[in-house]
Amino acid sequence: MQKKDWINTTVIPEVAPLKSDAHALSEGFYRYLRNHLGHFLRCVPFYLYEAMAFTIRDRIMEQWSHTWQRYKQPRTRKAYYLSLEFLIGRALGNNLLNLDLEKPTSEALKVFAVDLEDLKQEEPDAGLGNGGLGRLAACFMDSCATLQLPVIGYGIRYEYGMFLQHIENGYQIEDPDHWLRDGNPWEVARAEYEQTVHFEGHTEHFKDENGIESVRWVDTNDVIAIPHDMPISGYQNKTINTLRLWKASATRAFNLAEFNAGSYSDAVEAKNNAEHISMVLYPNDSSENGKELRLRQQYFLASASLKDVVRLWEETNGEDYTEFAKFNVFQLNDTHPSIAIAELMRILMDEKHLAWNEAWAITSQTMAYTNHTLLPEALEKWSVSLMQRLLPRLMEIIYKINEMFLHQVSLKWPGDTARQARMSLIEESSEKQVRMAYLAIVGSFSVNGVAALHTRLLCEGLFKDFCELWPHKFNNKTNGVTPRRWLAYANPLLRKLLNQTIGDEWPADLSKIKALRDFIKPEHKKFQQQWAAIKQANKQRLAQLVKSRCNVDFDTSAIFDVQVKRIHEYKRQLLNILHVIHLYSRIKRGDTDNWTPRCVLIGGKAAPGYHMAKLIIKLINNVAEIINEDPDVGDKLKVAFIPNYNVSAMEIICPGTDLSEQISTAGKEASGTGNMKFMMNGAITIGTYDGANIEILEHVGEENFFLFGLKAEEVSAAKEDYMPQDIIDNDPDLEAVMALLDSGHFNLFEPDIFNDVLATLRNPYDPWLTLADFRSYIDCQQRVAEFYKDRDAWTRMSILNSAASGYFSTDRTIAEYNKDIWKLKKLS
Ligand code: 26Q
Repeated sequence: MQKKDWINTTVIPEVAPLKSDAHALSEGFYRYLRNHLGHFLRCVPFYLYEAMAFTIRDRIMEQWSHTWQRYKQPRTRKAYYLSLEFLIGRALGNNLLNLDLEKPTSEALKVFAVDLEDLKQEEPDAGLGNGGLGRLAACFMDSCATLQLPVIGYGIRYEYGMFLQHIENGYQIEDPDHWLRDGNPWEVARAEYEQTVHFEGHTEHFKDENGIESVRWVDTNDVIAIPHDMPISGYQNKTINTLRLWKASATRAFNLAEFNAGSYSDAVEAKNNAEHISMVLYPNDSSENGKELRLRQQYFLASASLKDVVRLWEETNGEDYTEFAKFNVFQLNDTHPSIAIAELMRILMDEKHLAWNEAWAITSQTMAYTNHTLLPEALEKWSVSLMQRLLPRLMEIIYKINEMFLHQVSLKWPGDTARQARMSLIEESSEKQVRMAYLAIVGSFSVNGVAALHTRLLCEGLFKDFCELWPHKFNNKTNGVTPRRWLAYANPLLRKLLNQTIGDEWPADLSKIKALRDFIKPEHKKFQQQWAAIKQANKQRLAQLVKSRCNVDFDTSAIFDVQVKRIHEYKRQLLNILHVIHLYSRIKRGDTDNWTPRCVLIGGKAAPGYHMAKLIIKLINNVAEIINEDPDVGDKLKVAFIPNYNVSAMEIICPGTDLSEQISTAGKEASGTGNMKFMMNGAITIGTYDGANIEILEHVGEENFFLFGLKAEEVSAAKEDYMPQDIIDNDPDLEAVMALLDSGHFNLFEPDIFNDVLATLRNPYDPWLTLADFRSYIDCQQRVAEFYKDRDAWTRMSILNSAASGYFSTDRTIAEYNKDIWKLKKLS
């Protein structure tokens, strides 16, 4: 595309806005199906979905261009959310809700005897994320649009999203997720705004015509970044924000040279190499160290996005950067895009000819960093040698940043060389490494954790030295979830009841939901019955899903006990399964007086290279098979592992859950956000004193939360003399559970396969202290079972959980980011 051929359209004809009644929508739908897609009503259902998506997109477009024009006005401060992951899920249903088009759309389809619900299922999930961090980015985008804040999301348009999981013989099998195979009706490619990203080559230091020391980065291999924009609709407010996703493509120049040299296959190979950058999302939710392609992805995102912002800036301000920091702020979603700090320095110095101090003042007042982990092993590091080869100019800049920084440290703590070594951006190991979190802290004006405990522990632990140096930089922003997708959309029955009971303002102002508290009084018996009936209907819907995906029968009168999240040892799915085995053992012993029937659902993906996580999946499946087949067990206990847990599955799962399992080792889960989705939908949490669980407990009151286990400080202390075998020997229930596992009861024809699991449980150095919390967990589950028998009391507790969930809306989270960090003006 030739950028020089811009044409100004000066005459804009009067165009009436599109109508959005059922008739207009059915016309639009039919035109798309027939004239655009070339199909008639006898066609595969995907085309019906596509035609409706285009019809809705037309309505979005009008508002989108208006929002975009507004954001482009001079002196409009904007924020940019830089993230390697945006776990969006499906868009159609969410857009219909936000545009208030659900009713006319479903009516429009009735004319064709098509059911809107069926058609929604045709949309593949946009699974451009691993888990919490990616989904948080998606919820944030939703809240920014709803709060009418000028925030642009920048990410990568992965051709393949998070792998699809299926189970074979109890084991996880990964299948590629080619979500773009049939096209994506929601995206708009904007080839005219492509950017060039440099890699490799070398640097040349020289004096420019004014005798000023300058640097050129030359002989680079370049990749083109092509933006693909996705609309992010605000809730019934005519605001459409933008998520700009970059696709990698080979440069024409590079290809041409190869073609002219007659080397067709080399040219195609170069094209392939370039396009690999945006080919696939890395499926690890803790850092997989050292993969060159991952560093390429990070720099590709950072460089293309910064250049795009610089282009927008120069459209109105020319090359004057004095006020750049006043009007722009970047939020770095973990360290993944933190190379942006060095890249902004490079652009300002090498391309815009600012001096170091000017460039540093701008950069360090423009960048803000969010940390999402407490696990020291998950902190990103990149080897200096890889950086020098791939990004030679950026490595020089990082060294210089470090030099200036360590000088500052030495002034504050003279002679404390140990501290200098500890705080250095470069780890002086045998293979030198760049500590990306330290780069992010040094280069940012704000550093935040994602829950109160997490932020406190960061300052006491991982980032202690930095908190002492710059206490003012550190702040907390407790996570949230969007109540539009996770309550209004996922739970339409409850939405209706809420609207009737507390009015319809809660989706845009979840603090209103506290009005529910009143409805636990005896005079609101009818409301409580309706609440219980809705939970029952949602359990029915979940039971159908479990039947179709797992072929397990869940009886809706049982307690629905659910743990869905990435499979990780610190999240302790093992503790959950030990409890399941304990219940099974009680049933087999006949210890079933006053039994509360229970259906346990577990789901989540394991990183493909994480052996223990994959073995845990196999164990869950084997245990489920034995229990579900056993006639002695019957309906007392059912266990299912739901394959391919994703955003769309959670939309069915969280409204149908009674008990939300949030059982991480205290001090390990930064926040958790699934816990909030469950709470909003009236599930009760069984959880440790960890992450945002603590704040959930504080909001709902401890009498409405099932708390168990060691606290973070106690975990550290318990590690000193943790002796799991002693714990087993002193607890007959645990002894019985371990005996079943040891005997191979769940792997009779697969000898020894669970030995590694058994060894970690018995390991005195088990970092997750699973057995230390066994007794407390089992006892707590017993209290849950007792309590569930009083269904009216349970319903009141359920209501109180929803009523206390107002704080956990991302609208509150984003309002705090804006007040403390972004300082944007709301625009309408
Ligand atoms: C890094 C380098 C190379 C490859 C992969 C990665 C990588 C990718 C994803 C590292 C980490 C992640 C994701 C982390 C994550 O999801 N963390 C979760 O973030 C949530 C939102 O703040 C919290 O609620 C969770 O507690 C936290 O675990």
